[in-house]
Amino acid sequence: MTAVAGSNVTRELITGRQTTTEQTVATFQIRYRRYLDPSGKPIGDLPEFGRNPNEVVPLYKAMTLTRMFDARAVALQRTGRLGTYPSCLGQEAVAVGLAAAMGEDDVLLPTYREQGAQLWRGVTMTEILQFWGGDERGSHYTGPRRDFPVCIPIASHAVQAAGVATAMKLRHDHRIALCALGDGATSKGDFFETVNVAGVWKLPVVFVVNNNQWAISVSRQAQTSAETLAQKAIAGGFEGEQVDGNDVIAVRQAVAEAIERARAGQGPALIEALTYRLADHTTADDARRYRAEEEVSTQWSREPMRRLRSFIAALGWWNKSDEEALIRKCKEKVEAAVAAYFTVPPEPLTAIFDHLYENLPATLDSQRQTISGEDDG
Ligand SMILES: Cc1ncc(C[n+]2csc(CCOP(=O)(O)OP(=O)(O)O)c2C)c(N)n1
Ligand SMILES: [Mg+2]
Repeated sequence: MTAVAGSNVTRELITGRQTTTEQTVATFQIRYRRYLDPSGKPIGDLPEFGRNPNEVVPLYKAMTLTRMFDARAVALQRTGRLGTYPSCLGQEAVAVGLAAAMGEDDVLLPTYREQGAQLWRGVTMTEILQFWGGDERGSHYTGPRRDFPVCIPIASHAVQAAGVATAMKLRHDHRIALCALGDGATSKGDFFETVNVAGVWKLPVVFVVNNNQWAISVSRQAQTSAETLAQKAIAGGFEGEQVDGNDVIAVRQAVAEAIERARAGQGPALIEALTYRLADHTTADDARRYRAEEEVSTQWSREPMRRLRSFIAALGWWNKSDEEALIRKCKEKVEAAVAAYFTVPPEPLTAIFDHLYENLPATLDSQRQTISGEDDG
């Protein structure tokens, strides 16, 4: 990519020299990357980690756990044991791929659809269920202490990611912030402002746009007439790249390269991962009202898990009994997490006052005391 927005013109304005009446002052290109085709066959050379079963099989295991956890969470909501829940069905490769590319000390700022990344980084399934069950203590992670809570307001965490990355830069601590956000989020002012400041301050931040083609009922086509979402980085003066978001090897490699550059002080990057939301937007939605069944069934043929399974099976890294053992193990883990979630004692009512103010104003303090009396009773 080359993007030299305005530099030649500016120089000529200053020196008073203009060679022609019209000239091209900026050009750019957006790369698209994929290593595995939808049937799991490698296209060309794989990155080094992609040739190592000890690196690739764990990605498959993590994606399987994510999918099984996700299905169980939907079932819990359907039976009244969880609040509204956003399924990540079909998007496991984006979440697991980006998390596998991150360092332990980096900071993840996720939306509500990166369950796979959270699990990879050590957030427990019980914590995720707690959060979606309405208990904010679910965001008090026992694992990645510095990762941010799930961000529900669209794109507001992009601004926070710039803040986190600024702190990292000022401290010279060679960590990066990774902000995952949706296709719809790239239409928000918060996103554009962040892209601008990230570029001009050369912040160590990587944006991963989880382009699942829909923002609730708004399609990608209705969202923007930009040809790619990756090119939105160009306006900020940094690189944008598209990857096949159903190819976990492509996601991990592209994000890893972007992280390496950001960590080395070369500034931000944006990776647009093309995937598809196979489920409803959330358990409160019915996507059949606004998209065709054929679109969804076509997308099932491109989903990320079968492709990876075919790839590892063809290399002899995976077989039927491995698969059965994995399913059994994941089921046990998910059920243990659900059982633990059921036994978490509810928060006291007074908790709603506890993290708002350092010193509670008198009016709220008296309300707190009233509630605290009710709690005791
Ligand atoms: C600031 C703000 N405006 C509106 C909403 C309502 N809302 C919830 S999800 C969503 C769509 C987001 O789409 P996208 O960014 O593509 O993420 P996806 O849900 O597809 O993962 C909207 C508009 C919100 N949560 N926050
Ligand atoms: Mg979307």
